[in-house]
Amino acid sequence: MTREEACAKKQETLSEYSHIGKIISCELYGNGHINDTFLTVTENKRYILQRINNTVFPHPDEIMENIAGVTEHIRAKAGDPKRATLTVVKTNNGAPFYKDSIGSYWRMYDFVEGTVARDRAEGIEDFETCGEAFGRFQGMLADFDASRLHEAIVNFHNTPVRYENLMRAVAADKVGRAESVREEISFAMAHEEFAKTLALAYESGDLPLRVTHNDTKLNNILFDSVNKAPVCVIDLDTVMGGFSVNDFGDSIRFGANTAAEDETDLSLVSLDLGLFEAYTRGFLRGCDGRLTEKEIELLPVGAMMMTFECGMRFLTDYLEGDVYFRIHHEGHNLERARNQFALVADMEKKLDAMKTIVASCNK
Ligand code: ADP
Ligand code: GN1
Ligand code: MG
Repeated sequence: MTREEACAKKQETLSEYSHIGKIISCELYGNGHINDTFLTVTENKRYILQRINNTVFPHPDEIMENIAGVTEHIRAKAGDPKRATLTVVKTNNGAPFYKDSIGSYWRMYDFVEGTVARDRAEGIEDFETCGEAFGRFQGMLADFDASRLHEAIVNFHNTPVRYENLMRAVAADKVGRAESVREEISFAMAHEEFAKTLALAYESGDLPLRVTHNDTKLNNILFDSVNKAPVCVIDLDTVMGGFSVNDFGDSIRFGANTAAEDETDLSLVSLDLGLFEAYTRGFLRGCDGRLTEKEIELLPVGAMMMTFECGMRFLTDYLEGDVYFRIHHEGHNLERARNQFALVADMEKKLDAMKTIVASCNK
């Protein structure tokens, strides 16, 4: 089923939310790669309607249980309960999601008013506040019982498993693309040992498992549209046990790249050390002393790991025929993979500089 076919049940779904009033418009919205997101406007209020991607999330009901637990926990601590976290809008029957007649799961949130999502930071200070926001987010969940959370996607940030998946996709070569990406496959293979670094640190007890966000892209923060401060961390589908250094790393991957994630001119792709430093400062402040020295030491590895892993995931999806990430044109996933691998190569050159920065921010 194509996405368009799956979204055909939007009207049917809206009728299950008729208590919100007459719908004026309901149009595709935002830059997410996973769910189908619709800005839904009534005479009085705005809402976000989402079709949960059930190729990616095999148990949407479990995801909604996770989100209920996490948002309640955050709301209880928050100053502004309406804007500090997502608010699920129930169906006419009081359910947290609707399963439509062709099996897709839909959910609705209040639109967090007076906020905007952005794909790029507006400078160093702005990016520092993002680090603080994601650091604080982790802090708010530090006392959340991780055993209450379902594993949203098994092995989500298990980089060695992502490596194996890539090798399997190469061997299967389902859509006959492997020959054309030999260079990218070789790049991945040259990093097989690196891929194990954090898994080994976990096994040896150097890296604790925490409740983490696991998808810390800049556009998963909503910012106040007037004063630009982070208001709310969204996209809570992947909140589960994970490594703090991966939450740090995924933000660096996306936000400290001098180019967009899918820029095809690879000469524009590099790690901005100024942005790296700002984010590190903010993140450490947001974590407020919770990170161990070993975690802090591994922050640069987290940045490289998330970039490498994301590159492998894009490449795997390209080899499997673009079944996971939303693409906007043919070859989009390959462009993204090349971009991420170019960033890994630049990070490798800057690893010592990153370590020096982390050490100086940790004083
Ligand atoms: P995806 O998993 O596809 O990335 P997200 O949950 O991140 O889906 O939503 C996509 C985009 O929709 C976000 O980047 C943001 O712009 C917007 N968005 C999502 N939820 C809300 C909300 N409650 N209020 C305002 N904007 C939202
Ligand atoms: C996806 O959902 P979104 O667009 O915020 C993906 C992340 C990737 C990211 C790459 C559930 O994030 O893991 O890092 O794309 N989310 C999921 O841009 O797979
Ligand atoms: Mg998102």
